[in-house]
Amino acid sequence: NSDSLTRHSYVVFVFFSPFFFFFSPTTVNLLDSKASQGELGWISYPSHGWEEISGVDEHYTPIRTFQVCNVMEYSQNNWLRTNWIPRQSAQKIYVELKFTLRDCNSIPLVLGTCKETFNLLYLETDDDQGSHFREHQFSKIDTIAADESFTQTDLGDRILKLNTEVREVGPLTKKGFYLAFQDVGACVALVSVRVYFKKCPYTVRNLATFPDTVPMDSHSLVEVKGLCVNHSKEEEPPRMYCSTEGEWLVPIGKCLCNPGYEERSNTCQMCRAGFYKSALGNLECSKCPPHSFSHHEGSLHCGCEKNFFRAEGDPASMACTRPPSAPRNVISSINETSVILDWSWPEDTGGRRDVTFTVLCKRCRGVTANGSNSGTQRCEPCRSNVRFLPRAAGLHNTTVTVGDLLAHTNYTFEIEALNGVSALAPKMRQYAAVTITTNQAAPSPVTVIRKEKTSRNSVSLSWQEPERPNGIILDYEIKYYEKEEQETSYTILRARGCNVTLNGLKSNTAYLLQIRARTAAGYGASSPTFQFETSPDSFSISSESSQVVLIAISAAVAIILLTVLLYVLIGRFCCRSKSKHPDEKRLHFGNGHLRLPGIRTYVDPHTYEDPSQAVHEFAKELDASCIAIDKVVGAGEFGEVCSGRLKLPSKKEICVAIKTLKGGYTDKQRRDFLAEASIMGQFDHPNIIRLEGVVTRSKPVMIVTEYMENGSLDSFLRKHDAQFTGIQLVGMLRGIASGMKYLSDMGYVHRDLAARNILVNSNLVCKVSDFGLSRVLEDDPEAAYTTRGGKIPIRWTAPEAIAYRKFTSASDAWSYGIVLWEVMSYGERPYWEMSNQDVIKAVDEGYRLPPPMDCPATLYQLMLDCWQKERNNRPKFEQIVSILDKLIRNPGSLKITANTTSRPANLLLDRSSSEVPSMGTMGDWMDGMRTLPCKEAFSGVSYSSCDTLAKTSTEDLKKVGVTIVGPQKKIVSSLKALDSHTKNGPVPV
Ligand code: ACK
Repeated sequence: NSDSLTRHSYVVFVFFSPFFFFFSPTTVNLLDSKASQGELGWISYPSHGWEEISGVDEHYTPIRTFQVCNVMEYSQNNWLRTNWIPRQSAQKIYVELKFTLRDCNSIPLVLGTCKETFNLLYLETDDDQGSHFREHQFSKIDTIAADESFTQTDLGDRILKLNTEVREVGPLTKKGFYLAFQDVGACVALVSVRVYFKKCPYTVRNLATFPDTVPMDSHSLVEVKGLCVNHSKEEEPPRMYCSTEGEWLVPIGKCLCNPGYEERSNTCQMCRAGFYKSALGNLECSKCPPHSFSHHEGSLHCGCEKNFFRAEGDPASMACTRPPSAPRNVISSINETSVILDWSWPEDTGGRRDVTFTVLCKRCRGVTANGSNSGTQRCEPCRSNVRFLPRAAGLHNTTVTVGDLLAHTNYTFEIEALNGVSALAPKMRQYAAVTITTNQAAPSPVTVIRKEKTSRNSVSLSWQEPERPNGIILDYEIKYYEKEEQETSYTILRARGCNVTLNGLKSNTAYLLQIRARTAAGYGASSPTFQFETSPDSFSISSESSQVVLIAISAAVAIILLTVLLYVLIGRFCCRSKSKHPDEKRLHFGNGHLRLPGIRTYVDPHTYEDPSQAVHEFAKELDASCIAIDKVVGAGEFGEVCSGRLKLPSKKEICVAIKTLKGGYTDKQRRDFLAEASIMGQFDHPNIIRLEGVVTRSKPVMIVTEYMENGSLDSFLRKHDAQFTGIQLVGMLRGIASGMKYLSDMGYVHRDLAARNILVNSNLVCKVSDFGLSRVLEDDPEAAYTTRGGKIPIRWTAPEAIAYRKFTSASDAWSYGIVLWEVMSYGERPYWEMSNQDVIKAVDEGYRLPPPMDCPATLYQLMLDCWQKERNNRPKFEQIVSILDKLIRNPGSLKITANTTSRPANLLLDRSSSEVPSMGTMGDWMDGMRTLPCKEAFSGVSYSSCDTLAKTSTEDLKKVGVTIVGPQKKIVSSLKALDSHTKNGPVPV
């Protein structure tokens, strides 16, 4: 028996060794029989029952086992009790038993009652009770049966199978416990007994540490709070639940690494040098952005390299930046006492986008207009009332208009580009400077008028000098009329001082009055209308005497009328030979349009019997020795046009243009040639070409004018196609309009206003030129003979002037509209190559030129207004100037363009129909063309579809006979528009 049992033990250890050392990492052993190599010292009762036996495992490590096999005897009750096992923190324990058990059938000659189970029991106590042992104190945990048992092989060998059974016990409450194994007659070998409990182990989750945690015995979870690892902060309190099985469940909340630290293997580690982390979070440290560095570990941000900066509010991830370089290509365009400054963006914005511009205005003495220093330069800040539009600082666009400067004054403007770090590097700031000299300007209006004394027939008035005289005030023009007469008849008076007495007024009558000041630059704007009333009559006429009085009055009126008539005739005569500006000369106008000589109005040199007298009255005779001719720049009707220099005694040498009269001229030609000087000499305005003088006493006869570096406007624009900003173009147009306003105020009708007759100087200032005598237009190659015999530049001329030679400032306004079109199309020929006859016909039928490419809608509207058939509806030049001034003040309005591609393909727009019909079909479109040369060109050609037509090129158009460039361009662009119309849906009209 004992042999068989010994063998039995041996087989057990060899067979089960692979599972022997398996431990779950989340379990804590309270007892492990295999861990003890010496005697376990468990109590066995009765002593012949359970037997402690030594053995070895597969590593030959000695272990202790217990066996009992009293199957040959009856009534077995053998107890084996462990030592006292302290509970520690366990609430629930697990008992793992490994044992072998023989089945009773395999035992021959069984005499007793063979059993195949044994009982597992436990007893809780707070202390070790030593060998004291009472069976009945134990509680049964379970009856343990074998899953396997000895089995017999075919060869008769028995193979022993190891059983493993685990039982849970709990909740335990006392400090310790005993286990007991009760055998009632089985053959059992208890190979090992392990008692353990489960726990959730220490762990780090979401950068929080969670301690070892013993689960509850019940089914509830244990909530455990985590602690943030070093160099981290709680974002949301970290928590986890420990399950009864010792597993961590449901991690909630987390910790984040502090700035300067990043997460590396469940810890927060310092950023390496060259890296930074500025915020709390579990992002990795970032590399230092451009132009910055970090020499130390754990950097929160990177420092900027030398000469690079970080503005307040710049994120740490942004590169370090520096102030921008200076703005470039500053262009100034001066207009009387205002200047438009335009510049380009700096080459280097310093790496930032928040670039703005600031313009500093300085008034400098000792600086010439071209910026060169003539002696010492003294600068002072400009007066506070200088106006900047939109403002002087914080400009986002590269243009500013500076107004209300003093006339004839040198100014220096320093334009600085600033960005967010400019304030941090004052020494690195750079600016571009431009020096200008303002032109002369008309005075500002008189604003304060006072009535000093009133009587029945007179009133005494005084007023204050205009706020900005812009020069010496030569005199004031006082215009007044009866309120009831509504300006149909008015009187004009001139005064040197700031007061006047108006005599000869009607008693008890309301009058309206306006005053305007005049300087060498011309008239300023009129004052607001001032109303005054004369006193009533102090007596009334009796009915009896009324007839006598009436007769007397009639006689007096007749006498006055006769006197006035005489006066007018004498006045006309005097004017031809006397000074133009007699002081306080009174003039009466039958209606608003009639002008009489005597005040500063234009005097037609024709009215002089001796034209050379007119020349010498209005033009200075120059000594030919003062003039040096450099080169020929063009050809005029009477001879060459040269550039040269004029050096007058005690004056600076200046550049001039010299028009010469070629030899072999007739007397009439000489007269006509010099007439231009007689006209030009009467004008003094920054936008009218200035006459320097004439040479008539030696040959060749010459007219000397200021030199305009950029020549005539039409060729200048063609040379610089699409190179100017909208504001620059409007600045030029404003200059032309201002010159024309001056001419119309003077009562001069130009009759040949066209871009070719505008000259441009180096500052882009445009000046009206070409003042041929009585506008015969002999010298204009554009002029054509009309059916009435006159020679007229058809394309530029208003219909009424073509039809019946009605030349007025309103017809000049029409021409101005054409100049506007020429400017906006960079010198395109109006109506392209259409014949004069076709132009007359088309305009008469109501067609008008289409908007040039990219033309602002407001400017196209102005053109259309200038081309009103009814001449009284056309804008006056004063209105044109003010419209353009508004545009300059509000450049944003130039952005809305009158789109050409959205318009129909007709060359000329029909103004009578305000809505342009949409082009639904090919036929509609062809009808829409209605253009004289093109209409013919297309009839006779058949296009199968819009597609074919859209692919039409200029070449194709040439083939069908459209050879002129303008219509070709228009037609091709319209075809493209039509193409997109058919492909993408309707083109907005
Ligand atoms: O376009 P342009 O160069 O400018 O060619 C014509 C030519 O003479 C015949 O008129 C030029 N021209 C006329 N007057 C002047 C002037 N005052 N300054 C410069 N060029 C002038 C004009």
